[in-house]
Amino acid sequence: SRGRQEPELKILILGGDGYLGWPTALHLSEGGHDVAVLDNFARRGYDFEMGVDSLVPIETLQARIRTWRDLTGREIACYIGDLTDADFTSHVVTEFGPDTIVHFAEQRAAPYSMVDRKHAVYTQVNNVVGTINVLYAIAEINPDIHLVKLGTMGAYGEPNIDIEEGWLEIEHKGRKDRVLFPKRPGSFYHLSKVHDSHNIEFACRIWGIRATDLNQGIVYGQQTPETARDDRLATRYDYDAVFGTVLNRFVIQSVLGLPLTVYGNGSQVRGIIEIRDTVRCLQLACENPADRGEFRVFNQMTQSLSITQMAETIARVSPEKVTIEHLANPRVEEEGHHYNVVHSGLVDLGLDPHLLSDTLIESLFEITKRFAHRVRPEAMIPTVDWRRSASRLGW
Ligand code: NAD
Ligand code: USQ
Repeated sequence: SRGRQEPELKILILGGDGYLGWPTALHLSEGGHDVAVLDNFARRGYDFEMGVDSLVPIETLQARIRTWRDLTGREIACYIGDLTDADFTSHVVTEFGPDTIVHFAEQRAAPYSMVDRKHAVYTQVNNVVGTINVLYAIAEINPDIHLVKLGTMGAYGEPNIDIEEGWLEIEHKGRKDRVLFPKRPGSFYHLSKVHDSHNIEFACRIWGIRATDLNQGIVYGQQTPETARDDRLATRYDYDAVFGTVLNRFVIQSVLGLPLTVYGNGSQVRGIIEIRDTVRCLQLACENPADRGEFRVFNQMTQSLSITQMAETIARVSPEKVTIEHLANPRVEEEGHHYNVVHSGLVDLGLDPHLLSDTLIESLFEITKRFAHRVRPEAMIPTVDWRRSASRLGW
């Protein structure tokens, strides 16, 4: 693979205990890189707060790392702590001395950020302050470190023009400029990503650091070649109405014989990406760093589908009869909008995407069936309402 031809990198993965951080850590370790993970277990805490758990059981971070070492002989260093603690963040960057920092460590559920004032403030403080601390650590300790930051397609919203990769060439009153693509996101969580992007672009300009902002679409799937090697390496698989993402939820609902919960008329279009492509994109971004001073943006998605198309695909592939239920949309979002996204940057670096296919969905059905007994069906029902300033959390 490309990874083996490149020199080994020291890569620090922030949020390395999460749904995507853990499989990425394994993929980069397998690719020959020297990997460390950092996490404060906030994600495991939200499950306690809501009274739910990952559908697929997950081991402690320490047991995961031990299992990987026993299977492969590869070490993964581990740092437990919070990025909003600047001293801790700087200490880890100094001690591990990374070439690359991959930053997944944020509160990432839109509904969680919309529960009430407290959850909105927590989300933005956690995400924006954590990222500023990372930027300062890079600037002060080693400005050559490449920051690979997870952003989101939802930051763009649904503009009535095509969505470019981060930047937009504009002409206004006869003058031209290249500006950050205007953002119109749909939750306080998605807004935190917009604020992060602006802060990172500013840090690139003033300190000459190098950064890649990955505006990722909705991820689906649960296994990568590395996590599939042992049950103890499994990553989390969320189904609840706060952290469960739409395609994963539809698969789980179909296996349980529950109706697929389409919010509104289902004409909202979203960019999606399969988890194996996520870990490959991260590898490509790390091994092909941005230049000093460059704020590089990729739209990390492989296809666009409406929510109705996602539901119909699951219904067609499912061996059981599946019903589709339209719920009054608990979110405030546009329906029937224009959606055309440029996403060629990662393909140009070598990404060969896995598109949503019957085989892919069938393998997800298998995983889901194995653990279906762990589902609390009531947690499938959305309780967070965008139009109210305070919603109920938990079931
Ligand atoms: P996740 O919640 O499973 O993982 C995030 C991890 O970061 C968790 O383990 C959490 O404990 C940790 N964390 C959070 N705040 C922290 C802090 N202050 N200090 C230390 N650790 C902290 O989320 P995920 O689904 O793996 O998403 C990872 C990243 O990718 C997020 O930034 C998310 O916005 C982005 N993303 C995710 C998706 C998706 O569909 N899952 C899609 C697009 C973008
Ligand atoms: N939706 C349904 N039914 C459901 C769940 C969701 O119709 O049961 C709809 C929502 O209304 C929305 C779309 O599906 O239009 C996506 O919702 P989601 O919960 O799957 O994803 P979202 O809130 O957008 O957030 C997820 C991740 C987040 C990431 C984002 C990428 O949780 O971390 O940033 O996907 S993106 O959507 O590109 O912004």
